[in-house]
Amino acid sequence: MEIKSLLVPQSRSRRGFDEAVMNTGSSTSKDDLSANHPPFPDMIWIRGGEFLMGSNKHYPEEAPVHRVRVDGFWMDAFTVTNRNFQRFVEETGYTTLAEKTADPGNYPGALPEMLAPSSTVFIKPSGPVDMRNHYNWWVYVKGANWRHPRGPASSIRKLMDHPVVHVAWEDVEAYAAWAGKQLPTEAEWEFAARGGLEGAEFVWGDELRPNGRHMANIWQGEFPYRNTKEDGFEYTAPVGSFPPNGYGLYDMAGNVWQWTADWYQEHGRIDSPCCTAVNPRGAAREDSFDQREQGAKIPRKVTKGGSHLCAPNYCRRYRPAARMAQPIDTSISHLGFRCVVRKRPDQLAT
Ligand SMILES: [Ca+2]
Ligand SMILES: [Cu+2]
Repeated sequence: MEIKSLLVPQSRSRRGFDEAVMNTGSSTSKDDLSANHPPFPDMIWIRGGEFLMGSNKHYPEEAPVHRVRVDGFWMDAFTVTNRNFQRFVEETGYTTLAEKTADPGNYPGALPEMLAPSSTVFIKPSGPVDMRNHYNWWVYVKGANWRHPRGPASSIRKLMDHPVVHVAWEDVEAYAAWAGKQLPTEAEWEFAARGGLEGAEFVWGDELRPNGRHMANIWQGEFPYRNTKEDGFEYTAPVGSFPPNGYGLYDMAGNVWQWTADWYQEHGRIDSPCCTAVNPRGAAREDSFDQREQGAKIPRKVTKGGSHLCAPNYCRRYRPAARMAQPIDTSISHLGFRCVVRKRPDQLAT
């Protein structure tokens, strides 16, 4: 892990946070003090509590609904932008996974061209395609990375306030360490996304488009070949382009998928679903592998939120219960992240 030496977590101390928790000498509750003293700009205090996680009404991986409790934490109001990520890279000289040649030892049998620096980009087919084969729209593009999100000829010059994409798990971990933050667990992410609405379909309520209003950057039209852009955006949107949820968090549905710290497992494998799980941490690393995968076994993290590519005709994952398993070496044009800060990060170290 050569990245560790590049990290400068000390340079951005959590001083603001420490002052907030130490300054308890008033009648205000600790939570209120916390809320008033975010450790970094644009972070929101999520008070924590109990909620119903998952859904029984959609994809099997979201079931069963189960009761979960999370402690309070701060969460970024926005997903990390290209501007944020560029600052990290400028200060540390960090190189993302997609910008490096892959180690053939990790990918036995891979063709040499597959090891060249590259990333996965959504390329819209010109007409209807076989929906069972996602390579009809996901293309491994040499030279695609966070600076060139749609391929080597593209740039982020006009996308500085868009979410950073093409960041693999090690990249988001490195960013979080540099920023003095952590990655949310799936339970924290879903609790926050629900914005206080118990069991609602969407992060804003039960209707996809209340009063005809577009509440998130998703796909209108027939995926993957016809995007009518009725919400104003064909690809990513600048962060905060749609209304925030009940907690003041933006883009907790659509725009880009978001990494969480949890190793993936089926909700169905949760121990004792009768009882409230407190700050659950997902699976063990060894249990997160895709059992159907024949080649290299890459452990998988849970990603949440859906993206600008989620379409009612294909993938209705623009909901807080929705989840996907993403191998940690995945970098792709619709996956980004946001961070949290916990009161006691040591207790929930990623
Ligand atoms: Ca859209
Ligand atoms: Cu989707």
